[in-house]
Formats: sequence, structure tokens, C-alpha cells
Amino acid sequence: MTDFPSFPPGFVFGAATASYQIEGAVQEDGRGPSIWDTYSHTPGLVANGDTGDVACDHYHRYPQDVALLRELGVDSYRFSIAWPRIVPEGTGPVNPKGLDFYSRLVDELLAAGIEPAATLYHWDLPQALEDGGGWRVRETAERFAEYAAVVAGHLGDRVPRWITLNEPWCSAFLGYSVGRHAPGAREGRGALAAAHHLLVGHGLAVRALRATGVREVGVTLNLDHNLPATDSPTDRAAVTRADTQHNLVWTEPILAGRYPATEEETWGELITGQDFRRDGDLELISQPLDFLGVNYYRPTVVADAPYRESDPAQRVATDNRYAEVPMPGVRRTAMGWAVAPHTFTALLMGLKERYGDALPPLHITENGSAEDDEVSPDGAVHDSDRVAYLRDHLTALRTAMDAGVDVRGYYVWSLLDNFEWAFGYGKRFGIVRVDYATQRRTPKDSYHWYRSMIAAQRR
Ligand code: IFM
Repeated sequence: MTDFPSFPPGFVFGAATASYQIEGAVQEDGRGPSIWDTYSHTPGLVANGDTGDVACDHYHRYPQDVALLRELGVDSYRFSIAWPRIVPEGTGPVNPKGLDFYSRLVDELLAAGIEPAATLYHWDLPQALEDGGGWRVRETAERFAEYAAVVAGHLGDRVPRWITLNEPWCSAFLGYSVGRHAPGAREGRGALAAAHHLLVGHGLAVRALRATGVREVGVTLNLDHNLPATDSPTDRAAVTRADTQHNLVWTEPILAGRYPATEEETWGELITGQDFRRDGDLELISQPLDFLGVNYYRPTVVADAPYRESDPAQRVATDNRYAEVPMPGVRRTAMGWAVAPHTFTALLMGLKERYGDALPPLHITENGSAEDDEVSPDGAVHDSDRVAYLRDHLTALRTAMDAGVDVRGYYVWSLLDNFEWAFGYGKRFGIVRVDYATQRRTPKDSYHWYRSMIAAQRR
């Protein structure tokens, strides 16, 4: 078919999920509680009172889900490992049944001809570690590396691609600054310590993974493409602050071994001389990576705004002094997110421009859209908006590659409808519909489209 974007041979097509969003079985086989169990069971924090207790019941239905992946024809499946299944108390005894589950999943994938790609931390921190300070304290980073060593020691011979953290911005700032994610802390600038310890945890985990000899190690960041609301110098300065506080806080230490140059200006004296930073941290954090994972969904338009201590929305980072405004003239997904695929190209080209040869090959580890899907009388889900979203973002990706950005893979988010964090089950990102009452899986039109697109590459 002519309207499929085409990709070079060897380009990896995949689909992604995360443990707490799909597995369920939260009390089975020795799994300990995570911060998301606690958060979702706290009344009023998650829409509709939804929790991940059952989710997509993937823990029991993984063979069926792997069959869906095989039928889809993907090269790779990105999943995450639930730390509290492996080390239920965050430190101390390892739970063999937890390791067994992922071992069976990996074997099932390999038997289906699918390469596993494992994320070590997609937000389900063992609650016991949060009780000891969570990411506010350095010990959590050390426990993370121990857990990474255990998992890679067990699965490293069969899992070629490893991702240390997924979207640490969300863990640090949604989790510890504004409380919209677990653990629900509203500590404003206090989140800077969490951000730093996540970076240290990444560095320690890279070292632990390398020691086991795994093939590829990377980290996944959700990077924003920030645009100014107007051309005014103040709005353009707001973009600089947004870039710093959302992107550079991660990319500068990881890719360039330095802290963002503009942080003094944006965060003031609060960041300097913080005792959570230690000599040698930057070397640890900036160890070479085999790839950088990029999650991209939408652009962000920002305007200058006063800092308001009393407004949690204004405290996302530390002293952000910018506000998000709607992008005019574009469609919005069910999340209210602007659909503007050209900004995906611009984001990737901007990364290349800033980091040049220091930018490792990229994998797009998530991209997709939540839509208000409906089941048609014929039982199908004709999600044409999602098909258009995927087609246009893959085309935008190809444009960036043609312009010289080295991208090796693309994972659609998500294989299944799932627990969308504070939004609960109301937001559906899957290319396969999940009927939560029956756990029935129905591949949507987007699944069939993605399957044909992958097949077209191989002709
Ligand atoms: O569902 C999430 C995922 O867990 C992390 N990246 C963004 C997705 C959509 O919000």
C-alpha cells in the first residue's frame, strides 16, 4: 500500500505496556505493595476510584497477549518489571515467584519470535522504600541498583534491551512536587532531590546492568516540545524555563555530564549547594548509553506566568513561572492533548542539533493517543482518529530520520487499553480494546492498520 511510511531494513517495530497498568494480581505470588497500590486506594486520588488490582489481568492472561503481539507482527515488546514482585520490601529477600513470572513471559515472547525490551522502573516503587523516604533519599537509588542486578542476572541472557527508568520527570515532579502521581507528595521544590536521586539510580543501574553483560542499555525520557504562546521576549523566556525544567534537567546530566546551564536563573539559589549532590555523581549519571528512549505525545505551548506558591499547578517543577496554554487550530485527543505531528520531527531534530554526536541512537519507546472509542454494532472499534495519529507521527518520525536523526525503533503506546494512572480506566490508549468486565480483547482498526504497516515494510 502506498500510504504507509517506509522505514529502513532492521528498523524495530514494537508495542509497549507497563506492569501496574496491565498486570493486576497485586497480592499474588508474594508481590509486595507499591506506592501506586497505596495511592490508588486513597479515596479521591484516581478517577472513579479505579485501582490496578485487576487491570487487564495480564498476569494470568499473558499468553493471550503475546499471541496478539505475534499476530501483530512486532519485532519487539516493551514491558516493565514490577520491582515489588521481585523485592517485595524494596530491600532484602528476593521473591523467586516474581522472577518466574517474567521468565515465563520472556520465554513466551522468544518462542513467538519477539525480542523482549524490559523497563526496570515504570513507577511502581515498593511502598516500604517510600516509607523510608522514597526518591527523596539516596538509599532508594542504591536499592534500585541492587534490584537491577538481580533482574538482569536472571533475565539478561534472554532480554537484549534494557531501560533503567521510564519518564523520571513524572516520578519526580508529578510524584513529589504536585502530588498528581504516587506517592502524592506536594513538596514543590523538594522534588529536586527526587529528580537527582532518580538520576543517580539510573547511573547505578547502568553500572549494574553493564556488569551482567547485557546487550543494550538506555533510559526513557518524556521530552516536551515547548513553543511560545506569542513571539514576546517574556514568552520566549518561558519556553527556556520550560525546556530546562522538563527536558534539560535530564538530558544535560545524562548526555552531557553537566547540570542545565540556566538552572541558576530558573531555580535560583535553591539548587546550588544542595547537599544531595555528591562529587562523582555527574560521571555516574553520564555513562555512555546504547540508546536514548524518547516518549512523545504532544507539543506544549507556554506563556510567561507569575510564580504562585499557593497554586499547586504552578509548582510542577520548582519555580517554573510558565503556564501551558491551548494550541489553537488542532484536534485534541481524549486526554485534551494537541495533535501536531510536525512538532515530533522538530523535537527530534532539536535533540540532534543540541547534542550532535553525543546523542545515542534513539528508540521511540512510546507514542500513541487516547480516544473516545466506541464499539460498533459489528463488534469492531473503528478508531480512525488513532489510525491517523499513528500514521502521521510515523511519517513525522521518518522525516526526522531523513534529516539525519538516527532512530532505530518505534513502540506504539499501548498494546492494550489499561490503567491510565490518575485517570483510571476512562482513558483508552490501546490498539486492542479491553472490556474490563469480561477481560475480552478486541483488536481495533489501529491494530489492523499497524499490522499492515509492519507487513508492508517486509515486502
Ligand atoms: O500511560 C502513560 C505511560 O505509563 C507513560 N507515558 C505516557 C502514557 C500515556 O499517558
